Amino acid sequence: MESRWQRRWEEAGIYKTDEDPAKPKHYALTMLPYPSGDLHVGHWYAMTPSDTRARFMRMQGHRVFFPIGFDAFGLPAENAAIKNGIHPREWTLANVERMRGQLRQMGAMFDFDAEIVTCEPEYYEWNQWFFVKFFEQGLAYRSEAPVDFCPSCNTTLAREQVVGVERVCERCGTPVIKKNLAQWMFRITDYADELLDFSKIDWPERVQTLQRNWIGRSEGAEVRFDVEGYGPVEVFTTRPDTLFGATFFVMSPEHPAVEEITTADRHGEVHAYVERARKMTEIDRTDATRDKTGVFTGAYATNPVSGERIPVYIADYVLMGYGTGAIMAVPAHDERDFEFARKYGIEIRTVIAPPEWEGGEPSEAYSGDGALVNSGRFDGLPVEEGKKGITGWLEERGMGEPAVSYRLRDWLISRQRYWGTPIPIIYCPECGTVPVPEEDLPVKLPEDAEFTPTGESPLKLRKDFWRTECPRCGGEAERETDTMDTFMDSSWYQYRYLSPDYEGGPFDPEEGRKWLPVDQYTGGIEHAVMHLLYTRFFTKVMRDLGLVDFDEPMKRLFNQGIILGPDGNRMSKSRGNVVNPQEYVDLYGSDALRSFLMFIGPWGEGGPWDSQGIEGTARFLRRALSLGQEGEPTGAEADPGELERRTARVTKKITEDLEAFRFNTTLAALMEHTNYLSAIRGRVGEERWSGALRTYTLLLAPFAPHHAEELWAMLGEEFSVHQQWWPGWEEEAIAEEEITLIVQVNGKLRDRIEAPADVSEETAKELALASERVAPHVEDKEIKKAVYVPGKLVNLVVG
Ligand code: ANZ
Ligand code: ZN
Repeated sequence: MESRWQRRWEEAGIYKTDEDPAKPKHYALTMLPYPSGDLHVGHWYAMTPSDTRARFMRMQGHRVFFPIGFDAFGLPAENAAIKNGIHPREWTLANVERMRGQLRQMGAMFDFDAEIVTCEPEYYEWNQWFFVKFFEQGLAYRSEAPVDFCPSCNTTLAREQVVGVERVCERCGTPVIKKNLAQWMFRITDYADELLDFSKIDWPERVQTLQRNWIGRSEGAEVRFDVEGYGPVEVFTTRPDTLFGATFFVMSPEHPAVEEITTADRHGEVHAYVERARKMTEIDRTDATRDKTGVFTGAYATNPVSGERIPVYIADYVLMGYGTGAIMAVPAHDERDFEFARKYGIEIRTVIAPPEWEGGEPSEAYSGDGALVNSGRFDGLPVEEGKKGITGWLEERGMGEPAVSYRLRDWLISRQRYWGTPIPIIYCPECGTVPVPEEDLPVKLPEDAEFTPTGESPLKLRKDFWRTECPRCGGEAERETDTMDTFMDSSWYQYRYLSPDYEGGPFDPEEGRKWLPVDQYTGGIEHAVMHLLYTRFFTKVMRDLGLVDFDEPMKRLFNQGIILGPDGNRMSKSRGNVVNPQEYVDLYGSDALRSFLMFIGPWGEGGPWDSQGIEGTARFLRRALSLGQEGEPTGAEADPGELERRTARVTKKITEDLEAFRFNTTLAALMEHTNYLSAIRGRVGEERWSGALRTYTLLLAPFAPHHAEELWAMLGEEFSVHQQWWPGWEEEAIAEEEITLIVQVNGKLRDRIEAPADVSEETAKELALASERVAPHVEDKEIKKAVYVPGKLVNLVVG
């Protein structure tokens, strides 16, 4: 039945995108899937509720654009090539083909005409075009940066391929190390402040918090300390008010000044410590529970406010990648500095007075508010004033200024892998770094290459690839052999969907005006600080390039939860709890799987897989279909007189719940309504019955599109149910019928109260007792009896 309708839909083209300009637009987007082989339950869980929502919007009168494609570059294809000797392209395209078929089986309203496959030159040409634009704007630059490297696979890894707190290679479990390589970076940090502004988007609070923390904006000051025999070294501090308490100075072991300032007698020890620190992961280095270690360099710095001479240490808890890579250490007010000072016998001087402070060495670091002490002319100022005062004082003397620091780093996009977009840069001995001219794009990825990882880009082995002419001087030159991070592909794919064959730019601006920006995005929260941050960055750059006239790529975002294995754990091959959706599609059909996944619990929370649950959902769908055939009522108690009111009520509930992504409660209401209809069938007139069934079928359509279509045909309605308007309801029809109850106390009339027509005896008595007019007559008295005459009166007998 399902495949029959799928064929019919395709023949009739009912899911081709509606272009009617009279309708309001709705761009619904589900995250670009990676073609790993087969669709898994996670894909179904992400996509089918999104499809239901998109169908709902369409039935409500929007023209809806709901595209799908494949995120086709990346490491797994290359690893499969290494392991099985299949070309990454072959492997990828075979998977794409298989998944296309499975996506069609899903019965979703995807517009397959808009499909993109990111490993095709028609797509990645525009990655290269963007790269060149970024380069021209100074937003792409090359720098030597440490990257994660797997010493066993002999290759760098993408960040998501470094797993766990132990930071091991996802493929072989070897701990990754850092390696210094010249890498291309995108200047996302230029947009840090703007990325902190969420006022123009309706995104989950959780994603905002994750992005805010990832960007990690800190306000403070940069302060210059003079290091004897070297010159000024800058620190970043969030607490300039504590400057008088800086009793030592710490540099990161990687700090470029370390070599020069270290005195001859300290050289051996310092060198050994630097070597040890280099091998440690950032996670370990920032682990607050680890014992603080460090080494004295033999050098001294001058505290700019007190003129005091303080020792310079190196310690691994100071990172090169944050602030300036050097700190002023204030042990009385910073926990890490406190531990360090205790261990190495350095003075701990209180400069912010804790409550009831009596002087003397503190027993722990105090980070709260208070007045400045031991701080010369600044004594007595509260913390905030102290920050301003000391920063101002430094500024006047050219020894510091207010500063902001971010945890966010520039986005490293070079990869030493084959299966990705070649970076369109040429190195010329005469002209230097030259971008490939637009008319020479795309720089095509050569078809055959050696994939076995050597730690260097496989394209380095292809002389015919990298040997080229300089586009400026025509002299002999070399191409960049690294490829791009695949997050590049997904940063702007929503634009390419609009016109996948367009040759005049990344997307056709006319289509852009019709559809942009994305109205509703759905996908997993695991992308919060990568994809979802990158695509916001990209859109802002596109705005600055004049390509779009808005600031945010997706107005609204909803994060679905994770569907767990039957045992309540995350599905994984090693646990053996992976659910294969195909098995259930074959057994129960797509509609049952879709509906079950939506019924399982709130979509934002996910939940464990339950095979019995899907059996129940399948039964519900069978019952739904049977409503279109002759049959006997089920025998369950039900009032046929309620038909119109119940229909209106369920319509309202489903409408409101779908608006808010509450699929589970929607389905529960639909199931209850199905049971009611089954119980009253044959007990109401033909006209009332078919009207109610018509509405019912429309409500079912976004959830179980095949069953709804089948039922629609059974009702003799015209194809297709998916091109109908969503049903409405009348508020009056929903209003409960009410009756007036008389309330007596000892037989005397005391009040008249309103109650639902079907009020129970118990509720009627409670309502009577709750009446304000009745209260004075029953206060402090014992209620001996309460008599209820159904639909008429309550008589309270008190003594
Ligand atoms: C003196 C001070 C006194 C500090 C005090 C804190 C408390 P957030 O808030 O996370 O931005 N710091 C600066 N650069 C660092 C680096 N590269 N590695 C490790 N620590 C670094 O942290 C800013 C604070 O972290 C800075 O303010 C500095 O210590 C430290 F009572 O300076 B503070
Ligand atoms: Zn590895």
